[in-house]
Amino acid sequence: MGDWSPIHVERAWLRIVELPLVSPFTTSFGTQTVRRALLVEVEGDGVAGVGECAAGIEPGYSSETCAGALIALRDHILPSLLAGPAADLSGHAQAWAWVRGHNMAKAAVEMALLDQAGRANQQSLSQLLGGVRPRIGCGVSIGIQASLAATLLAVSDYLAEGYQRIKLKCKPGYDVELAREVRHHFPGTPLMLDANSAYSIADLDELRALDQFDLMMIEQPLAHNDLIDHAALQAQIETSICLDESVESLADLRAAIALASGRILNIKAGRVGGLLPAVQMHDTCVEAGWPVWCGGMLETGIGRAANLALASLPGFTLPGDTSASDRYFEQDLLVEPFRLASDGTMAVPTGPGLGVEVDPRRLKQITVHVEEVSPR
Ligand code: NPG
Repeated sequence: MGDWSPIHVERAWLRIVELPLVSPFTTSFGTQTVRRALLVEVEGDGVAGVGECAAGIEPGYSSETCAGALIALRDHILPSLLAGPAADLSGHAQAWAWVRGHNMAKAAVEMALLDQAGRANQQSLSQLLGGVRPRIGCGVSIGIQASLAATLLAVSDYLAEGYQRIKLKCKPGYDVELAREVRHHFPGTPLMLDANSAYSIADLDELRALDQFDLMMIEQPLAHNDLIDHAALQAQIETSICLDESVESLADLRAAIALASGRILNIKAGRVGGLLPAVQMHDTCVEAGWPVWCGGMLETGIGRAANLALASLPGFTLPGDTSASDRYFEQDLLVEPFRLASDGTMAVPTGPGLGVEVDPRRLKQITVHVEEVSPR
């Protein structure tokens, strides 16, 4: 973090925005038609910062929700920050270290502080985190569709746009035929499945049947809090397992590596409590020889900027779910939405902090709630 001057946080606000999705997004845990996102805005010494919380409306992905994160931030995390002295970033993180859980809430305020610090010090988030890549190879995640024909059409459209790998959401009974059809029509395409914890080890035969389709990986096949059965499964299938929900902390990651519960990690700053914890996980994976990639949580452009900065670190060797704004939104909340180049890459923002400019008119239009947080 260098020799930066201490960061003051004098005021903080919580804002909820709602953005309709261009099409419903269905996973094994439910369907979303709108992205409700909680934003954290901080200000101090005349410099502002903004962060986005990854939590959704329902606790289907993890136990966190947008409403729960708002309470954790308003009543516990932000008052601790506002009550404390000016500090550097690790000092700030100490202010909320006493709060158990609420990783996505913590990550949102950390993102806002990093944005503010980057702006104050004229450094991009990518520089700040140790990024090395100016452009990121992007993949796209395709939700469960009404028919196989609809899936094939979606795959072909996204490949035509340039996306470098296809991720298909799957669930028991919607997997082997899906993989067979897509592989048949798109023989050389980098392809993976994501189960969001929909299987148990009793489904071994169904999961083993996927070995024939040359998948890059299967993401989070088993329970969200399991590492033992994942290890048993990995020993009995050829396809590499990528962990997502099961790794929320460095301790989880160390256990997963020791047990060989998988071979790849999806890193989402929200899930692991912030960008700095995400960098630690990246370093641990590099040391263990696990490739990593950057996940997505249907973020608005604010969260997307942070994902691109994270994905610019050297260990992010696989295309992630870092898709363009128009994959999800007719109109994002940025002045300049994120666009995919025809080679399937996106530029990492180079401006100070997150390096993006929020459109104030659009922000007002989509805001459904805003409040200032009082110090304790
Ligand atoms: O591109 O932003 C994106 C979404 C990618 O599939 C995606 N995310 O399980 O990783 C996931 C899934 C997700 C979305 C999880 C929303 C939770 C909420």
